Amino acid sequence: MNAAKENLWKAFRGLVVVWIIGMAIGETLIAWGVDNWPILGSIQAHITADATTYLMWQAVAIYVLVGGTIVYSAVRFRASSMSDNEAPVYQKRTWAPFIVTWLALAIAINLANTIYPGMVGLEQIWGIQLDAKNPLVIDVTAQQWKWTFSYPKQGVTDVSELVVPEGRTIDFVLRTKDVMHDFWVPAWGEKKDVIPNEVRHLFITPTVLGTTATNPMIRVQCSLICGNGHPLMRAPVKVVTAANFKTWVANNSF
Ligand SMILES: [Cu+2]
Repeated sequence: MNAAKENLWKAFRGLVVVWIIGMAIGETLIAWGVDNWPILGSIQAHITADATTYLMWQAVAIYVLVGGTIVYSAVRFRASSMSDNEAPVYQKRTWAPFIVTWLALAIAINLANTIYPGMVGLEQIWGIQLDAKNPLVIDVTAQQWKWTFSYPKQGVTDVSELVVPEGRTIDFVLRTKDVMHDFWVPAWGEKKDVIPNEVRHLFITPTVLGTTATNPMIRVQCSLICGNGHPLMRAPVKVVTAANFKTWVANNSF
């Protein structure tokens, strides 16, 4: 092995060490973040959180590799570390196998991500929607700057608080009276734009009991800039047991 090649291997080994240390720090932070996830309040939230976690884990590995290579190279190959005769050896080298490997890896990772978590996650989310035999239909009306809810089958009309039973898939039917809005309950993971002259559906299966008063993540929040009142375009939410939902319907229907 000639000196230049040996130097390159040395540098490569150093880079691997930098990568492993960076990964250890980065992935520990990710694990800590995942442990402290605010709330996963629906089946859909678990699916999207799994996808986010997987992609964060992967992003850290790639970020540390790219960032680590830049920092490591700047230090390891700084001008003062080599003689004038030595430097061109590195600068002239076009390492074809490295470029081919990196390109192939980038394509493979992107294709793999399209399949998982992309297509697998969508299949799970759409599966819940298709399997829902008897979803609870709730009409959601957005306008600047408030939300109103109606339960057509239960005879509950135009309430300003969203009350839903735990464990049942809900078909939110989204409409807007004016501009674009976005229906989002942070605890439930998924959200959907509400578009003028369109009727859109968002299927959610809440799994965690709670109210906006006890956990602000359980609230309806517009998440698409819609004017002055946008940040305050919220509505309180109550996730209750099936029995309590029945009682609420009885007290609020006409
Ligand atoms: Cu808004």
